[in-house]
Amino acid sequence: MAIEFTKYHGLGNDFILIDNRSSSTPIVTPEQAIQLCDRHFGIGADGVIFALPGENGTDYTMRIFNSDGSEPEMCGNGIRCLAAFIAELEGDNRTSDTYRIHTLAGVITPQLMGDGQVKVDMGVPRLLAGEIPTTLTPEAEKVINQTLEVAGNTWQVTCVSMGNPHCITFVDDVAAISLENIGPQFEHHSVFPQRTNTEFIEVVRPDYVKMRVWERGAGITLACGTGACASLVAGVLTGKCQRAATVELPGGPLYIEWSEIDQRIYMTGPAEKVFAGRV
Ligand code: ZDP
Repeated sequence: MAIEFTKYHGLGNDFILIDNRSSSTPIVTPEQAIQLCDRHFGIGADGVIFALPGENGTDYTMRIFNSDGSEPEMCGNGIRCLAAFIAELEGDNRTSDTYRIHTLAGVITPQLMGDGQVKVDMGVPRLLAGEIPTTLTPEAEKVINQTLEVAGNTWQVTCVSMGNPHCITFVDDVAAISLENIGPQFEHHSVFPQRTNTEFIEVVRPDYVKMRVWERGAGITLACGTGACASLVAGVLTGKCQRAATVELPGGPLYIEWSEIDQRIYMTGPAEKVFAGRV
């Protein structure tokens, strides 16, 4: 069976977008997603994203498979790409610049800003250990500057859920981190029962940080939207960051704001179409 797809990226975090509006079941299996994401034997991507019919009164539903076939709850760069993809699909029938998207992390609301940027209401971060989930502290406690032994070193970690789990560590020099060695040991550490995404953050200024990420189920990627949001929250919780900051990723900058008014996170960044095809 031929499958039409469109390739998008958000700061080099790249996805295969599938028009799945005529069925509420993804038309690609997790096994096929692994093949499609392969950079040598497939299209190449960090994940496959499906635009499905809306549920519970939303406009659309987003589902995503990581390049290892696992299914995360949310995807920050991916939902910007999804918004741009939906606008393309709707074409002249488009009536709004804002979409309410049902995800496994709740309703997320991207807004097309008209200049190629997409601003996303990412919802309220979850901070309790039981919500991450992690066993680093008792379930009803936050995980801020906790000690964790990984790869023969002691790290101070802060954990945040943006629907998906993130473990954040502040370091003096992100370039010096051996991500490919350390990342997998965080991802599979026994204190993270659902595994974890891992972010290393260098605070340049309270409103400007550098980030490198090891993603659960995808490994090293050029950017991670949920990770940038989680990192800003961790920066605020540890007194290192202001509530609004630029997060510089290997693929470029994201602007993140944790609103004092509604406690929600707003993420602004690009979504770009690369090409369309059929497999
Ligand atoms: O939580 C996970 O398993 C992530 N790999 C999901 C993808 C996150 C993403 N990189 C982002 O931008 O939030 C798409």
